[in-house]
Amino acid sequence: MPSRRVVRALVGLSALAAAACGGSNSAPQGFFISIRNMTFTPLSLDVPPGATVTVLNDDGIGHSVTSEATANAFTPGGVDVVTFDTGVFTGQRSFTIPSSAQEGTVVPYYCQVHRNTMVTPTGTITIRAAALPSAPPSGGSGGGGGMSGY
Ligand SMILES: [Cu+2]
Repeated sequence: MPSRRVVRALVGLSALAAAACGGSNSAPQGFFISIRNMTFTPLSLDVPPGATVTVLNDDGIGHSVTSEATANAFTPGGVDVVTFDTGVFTGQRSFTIPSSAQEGTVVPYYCQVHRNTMVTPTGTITIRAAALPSAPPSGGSGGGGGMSGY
């Protein structure tokens, strides 16, 4: 009797391990902006209220994603309750959209370092409750799963 119980427990564990392995193969889903070659991608991103937006700076120089009240203002600001600023960084930063953000709000953003010398001086985030997370936009270096956070 005791030995049967042990066998059952082991079978259960290996099933769990298999499930975990399968999950880590798919790219992490979320709301992403990438910066590469002085270019924001995507230029327009839909996110639901309360979403966390992750910015991936693939350039070797510092950039920021900073909200502004109007496109090409190049001054920190926001639209309604939505303001954000990663600060100047390389690598990865994230910020959170307020859960009280209103449907349809369009918030422009820019880079505080390069302003109108970015290839894309202004990107926008639009609040859409129905927006779905997706994988990061940049094709990347093919490393795979390095940032899953485990
Ligand atoms: Cu920049």
